Amino acid sequence: MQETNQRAEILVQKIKHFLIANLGTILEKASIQEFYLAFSLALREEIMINWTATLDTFEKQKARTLYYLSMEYLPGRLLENNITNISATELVKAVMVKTGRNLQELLTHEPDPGLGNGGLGRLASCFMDSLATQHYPAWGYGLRYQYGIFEQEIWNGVQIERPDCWLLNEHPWEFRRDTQAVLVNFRGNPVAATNSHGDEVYQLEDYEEVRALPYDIPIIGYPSSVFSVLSLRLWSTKESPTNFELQRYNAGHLDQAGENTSLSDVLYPNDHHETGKRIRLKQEFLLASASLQDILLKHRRVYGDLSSFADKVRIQINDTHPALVIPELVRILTKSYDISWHEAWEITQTCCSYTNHTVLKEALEEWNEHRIAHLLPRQYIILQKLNQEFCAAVRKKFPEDADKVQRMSIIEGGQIRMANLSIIGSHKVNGVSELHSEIIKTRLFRDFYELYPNKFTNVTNGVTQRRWLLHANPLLAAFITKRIGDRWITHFEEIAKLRDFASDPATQEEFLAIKRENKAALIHFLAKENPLRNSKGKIIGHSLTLGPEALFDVQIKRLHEYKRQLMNLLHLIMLYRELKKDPNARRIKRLVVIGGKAAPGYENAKRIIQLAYLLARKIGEDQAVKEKLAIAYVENYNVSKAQIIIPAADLSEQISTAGMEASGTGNMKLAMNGALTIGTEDGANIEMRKEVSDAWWPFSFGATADELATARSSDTYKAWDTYIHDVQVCDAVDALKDGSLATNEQEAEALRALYFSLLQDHYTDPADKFFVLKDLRAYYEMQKKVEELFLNPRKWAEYALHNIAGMGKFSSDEAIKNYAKLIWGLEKYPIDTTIYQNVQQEYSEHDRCRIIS
Ligand code: 26W
Repeated sequence: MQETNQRAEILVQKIKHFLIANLGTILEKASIQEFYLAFSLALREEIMINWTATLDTFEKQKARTLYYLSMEYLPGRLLENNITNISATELVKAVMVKTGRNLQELLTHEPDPGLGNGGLGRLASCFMDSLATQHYPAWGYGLRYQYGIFEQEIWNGVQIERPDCWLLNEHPWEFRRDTQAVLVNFRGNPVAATNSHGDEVYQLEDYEEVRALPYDIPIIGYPSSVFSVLSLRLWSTKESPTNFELQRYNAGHLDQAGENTSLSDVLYPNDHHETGKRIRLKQEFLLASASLQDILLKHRRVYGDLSSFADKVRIQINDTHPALVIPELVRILTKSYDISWHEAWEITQTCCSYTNHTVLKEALEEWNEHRIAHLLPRQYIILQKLNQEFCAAVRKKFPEDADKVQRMSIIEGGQIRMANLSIIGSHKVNGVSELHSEIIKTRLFRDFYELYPNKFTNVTNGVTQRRWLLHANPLLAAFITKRIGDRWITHFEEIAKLRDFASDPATQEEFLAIKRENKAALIHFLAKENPLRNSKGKIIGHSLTLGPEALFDVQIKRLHEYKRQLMNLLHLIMLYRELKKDPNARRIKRLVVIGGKAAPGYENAKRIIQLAYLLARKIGEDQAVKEKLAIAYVENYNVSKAQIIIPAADLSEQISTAGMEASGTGNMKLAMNGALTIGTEDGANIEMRKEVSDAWWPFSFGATADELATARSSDTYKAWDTYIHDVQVCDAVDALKDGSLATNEQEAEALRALYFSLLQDHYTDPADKFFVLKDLRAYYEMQKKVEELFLNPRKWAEYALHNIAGMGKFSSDEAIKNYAKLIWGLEKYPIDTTIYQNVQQEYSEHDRCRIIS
């Protein structure tokens, strides 16, 4: 205690120092932003030695290094996580007392960086945490979007998008690296030449040059010994005057003049939908080219030449978005390093690997051939050559199958298929759950699997227990540590030991008490901070909620038809109608919490949000029913809100159409926090069930992926028949058009569109493409079983404890270990002691060199 007190005193001194030295103010007068800055600067100093020593260790020890390329990251707030990860929670509390400041206010002052859409981006951030914690040599690369994912407001049920200006205030956790900027070229005329091997290479003339400036964010590993710090390097085009084309501006072309300055301005808010826009293509190439140049520079600094490049460099392509790294690497090797085409191609395939995150056709990226030819002429020539060679090889191997080449080629029908390119240019391709990896092999990329059976592998996703349990749910974390010790923080397989306590009544009671407390916090949040707005956006109140005794039923994820938020809502209509007839029809109360953003152009997803709102309103107006059932739509769902909602959840809704959710990661976070899953046999749900065991996984329902594949191919599922033969289902669906929910024509129209999506064949799609009505009855019955079990809290707690205990496999630490072993061949490199001491020594010199004594 004494020690904490002393260290806190030193930290306070440092904060005061930064307030004066960097901000020109004193503690007493400092605004929250000033205090936040000074505090972060002080804390940041604590990690700089480790950061410097980590990077130096990787270089000096010539470690094979992973470069993780991702267009998206969702790190969540940094300060709070950094405090947790350097185990400084108690220290910081003491500092707050000494400075008279409020910790919660300090932590929530920081914006939540929304540099991603959903699952893929958050996974990348969990992976960075696990790479750092486990001392793997790695860099993350991405884009520093000025505006992240839009801020969502719900105006009388309608989603409104607002810009997310997360960089409005100075951001103390990023380091601008002016000396490491690189140049990226677009357009121009390629002039042919040959390298010494006789391969054609191209010199670009009259091109457009864009300067990419890196900003580094430290990713702090949790200390198992000395903690490592990795870098997340984000590229920006904002700050470079050369990117602004003054001549075009002067000629009156304002939009063209600023295009390259604003390349990194905005994240594309699409998830599971390919956009095909020019700026997006420029963004993707910006990431690929700038990162690759950086990788090459780093490699040459350490090794002098590229002879060990294929041995030392691993590049992970996070979905196809950074896949242009493939032709770009071939190009640079043949042109700038005079490596033969053949060898360049081998090096590229050895270094690169690709993770697929979705099987939805509309999310598989394709770029128009002309667009690429115009914007990236040299890379286009390489793509053509790669395609010709590949097609020739396929033709030779399968001379009988004429269609095969067409299915597999990189370029077809004027489109460049990024998934095909990624598979061909990688040495490994992985899916993100067992089921998903199977589907990739047997359906989506079947031809490729036949050609390269050894390329395909699985790495099931995971999430970091440090942010999602230790930090988000400190009560439950302490509860666990009290029973099994704290090794689970870095060795999550030890969570299995919790099983021994699952049937212990005192443990069950304590678990329930913690859940209640977390629910109280969520209720507080919903009732005080989750606004209800009228059609002009004016706040007219806050969410209605129920008490902590209610079942907290949670579905939080991006809005998408395949995730079937609509099925959840149809069940709620059924429930509402039952309760309306008889308010005592059910014996438990239920608070349904739904959160998620819809892609701005995804009309049906927006309609589903509106339905949730209209139903919530209807229930809220019903005096009798609202005591039993409430729906809260959480506005602007993001990582920070997830941290409040997840610890309070009893029931986790993972109800996607089987075969369509590649993995899911929210499912893991919720189960880790003691929610029971009501779910389909999809994605990682299947493996979670296996780990928890059938006995403790009571709410699995619905058609399987195979059954649905058969129903599709045989065209046997008729939504209308299901609708017409089930009175209750029919009644619920009719609520979409009988005027009971809508109060004006716009609302009526939105609901009608949903009604038709369920029942009417469209010329491209069959009715109810996502099998909502097919699974609704089974879902409804399963929800009854949920209520039955919930009536017995201690039994429920026993199930919950078994679920937590079964989550060992779903730590991102485990996922990263599997990538390291199966895909990257990566070793751990903890900070070298001598290097650490040297850096420490150099750092402490400054204490002796004050100018004015
Ligand atoms: C080009 C537009 C676009 C943008 C993002 C298409 C596709 C995406 C992502 C691949 C979509 C995504 O986030 N997929 C999710 O990835 C998670 C992490 O692996 C999985 O857990 C989810 O199941 C999957 O939907």
